[in-house]
Amino acid sequence: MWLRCTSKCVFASLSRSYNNVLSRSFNIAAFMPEAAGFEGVSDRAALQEFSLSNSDHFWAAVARHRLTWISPFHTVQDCDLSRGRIKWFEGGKLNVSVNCLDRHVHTCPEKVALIWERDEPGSEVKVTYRSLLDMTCRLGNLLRRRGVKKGDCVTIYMPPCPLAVASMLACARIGAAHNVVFAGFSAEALAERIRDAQSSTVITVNQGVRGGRVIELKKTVDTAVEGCPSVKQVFVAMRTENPVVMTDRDVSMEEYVFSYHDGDVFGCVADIGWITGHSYSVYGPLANGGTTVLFESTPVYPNPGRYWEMVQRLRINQFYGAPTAIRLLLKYGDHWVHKYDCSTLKTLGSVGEPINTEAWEWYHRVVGDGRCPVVDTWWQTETGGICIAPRPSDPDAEIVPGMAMRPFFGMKPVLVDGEGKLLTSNNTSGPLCLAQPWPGMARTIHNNHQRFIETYCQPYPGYFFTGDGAHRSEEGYYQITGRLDDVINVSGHRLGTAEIEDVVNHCPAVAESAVIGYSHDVKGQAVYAFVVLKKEVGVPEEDLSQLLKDMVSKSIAKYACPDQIQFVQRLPKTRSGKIMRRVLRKVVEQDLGGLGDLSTLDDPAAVQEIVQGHQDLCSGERHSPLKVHAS
Ligand code: 6R9
Repeated sequence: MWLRCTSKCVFASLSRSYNNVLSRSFNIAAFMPEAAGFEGVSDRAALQEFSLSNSDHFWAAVARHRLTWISPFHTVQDCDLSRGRIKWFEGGKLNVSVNCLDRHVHTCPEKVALIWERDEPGSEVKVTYRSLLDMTCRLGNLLRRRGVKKGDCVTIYMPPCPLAVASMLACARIGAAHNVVFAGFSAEALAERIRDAQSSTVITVNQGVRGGRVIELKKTVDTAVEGCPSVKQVFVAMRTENPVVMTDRDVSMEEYVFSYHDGDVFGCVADIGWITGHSYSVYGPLANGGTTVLFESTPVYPNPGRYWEMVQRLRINQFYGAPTAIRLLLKYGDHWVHKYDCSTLKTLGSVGEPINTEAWEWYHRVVGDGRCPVVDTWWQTETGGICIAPRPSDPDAEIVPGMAMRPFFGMKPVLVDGEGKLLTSNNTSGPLCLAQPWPGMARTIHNNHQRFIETYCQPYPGYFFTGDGAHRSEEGYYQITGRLDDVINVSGHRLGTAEIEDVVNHCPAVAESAVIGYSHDVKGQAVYAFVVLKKEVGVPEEDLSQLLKDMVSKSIAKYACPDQIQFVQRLPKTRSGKIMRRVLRKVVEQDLGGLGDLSTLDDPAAVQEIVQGHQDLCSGERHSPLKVHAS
């Protein structure tokens, strides 16, 4: 099973992209020392061109300069996208944990590596590179003593905390793969992932704490491992002081001591169970010797000022979050931001889904006080790191709200048509592919290489298919239009759900929306919009409904106009902010038995509300979608 929640093996983060993309100004020499050795490269455009036409030279320089190798590579790359053959740095050997820790312990042992922003505001814990290395080595030794060896896969089921990072790095250190399972997953979903990874070792905590609530993680592991005969041992760290039932299989881990030293602070608020947490909370910042924040809580605990109070308290310089949280906070009003001093912020990042213009502007104007660039970064689990983003670029280069815009160095996005032919002109849309391999890319699907080839390499031979659609503007900038499987076909007109959502979200009364297609016996599919309103709108829903329909008809076309608009309190979302459209589709199809695994939902009560609201809407409608849909 290919999951968007990452369970990939450790990969080396070869670029300083987290730093670069989120840096304010652009200066070739200061920003990329390797470029000094690249002939004829003096500006951003030349560097971009060099990174593609001299890709071996480019990546070899980056890899040699920024990583410590145990043995050097002899071949930079041997890739054939059409056959799914992806090999980078053959002959080379390195240890990612040495690159994330030991290198920095040699130069700046007391620099803060991690800031653990615990659930309770003001109770943060700072961990230096030296203590993180110490913790990692001890854990690595423990794992080794307990029989974990090179090639094994250890499942980590923990909330973001220093011990979780040390567990990831300890696995990498001893040559084991790690399978980080998002700690919001249910016992069943966890069991499936443990079986898939054939793990004999699981690392967890007694209990998690989130938004003031205690979550029984060890109990979930106990239930999960009942169905996993491969599991021989479960390591249990204490996140809270409450004892939990231990069995013969369980091994308790002690806490460690932390110390503090000032440093630059990178605040990526993603959970480590998702790829953004892997690349930009753990491997990217640590490989570059940065200080990174591990955020355990929620954006609204204890109140909607949490992020900004944290920015003030931890003096965060770069803030990297998801549009869904921005939209949520926007609803609560500007005063929650203005209460705090956010002047340390330099750059604001967004990832995970399209950021609508209103949210982008609020983020820029209110959070960034109009002075911090907002970078909408496009990438995916499969790419390992940021591929398209407005920065780095020349300092004054324009940033268009809600657009990822410019390819990162070494990345060659292309658009293709239905037959797989390259679309070369601007002002055009199509499936988004990547035309050249890059070191951080996925190379296979665990235990299913054929599926990897079919999903990513075969749809458009010679290109890596991302599954997303994009528009390339007149100026050559890229705008992601959404997953291609999120396309609705109304009477033969193909529509991206994101396109309709963007129009709906432009209405000042709307906080956010999710659009899906449902079967319609005349049009093939019809448009159904779920809309969350801002607080205290004071306009009757029928009027708003008509207004939104008119807006969509006018901005896109009449056929794009939603047949149904349902106003809801909140949308069903994963904790990483992805709207669970399959849940919305099942509700509209009235296939409640087919809702599937809901354990990644941030707030399961949202579904019940939506089901009820849908039934109310249908009972009030003569032509309900239920009548036309044959499930
Ligand atoms: C990093 C991450 C990947 C999918 C991706 C796309 C969507 C991510 C986006 C975006 C529009 C952006 N996505 N960033 N859509 N604008 N800036 O989220 O990885 O969980 O694998 O999801 O998320 O659809 O293909 P992952």
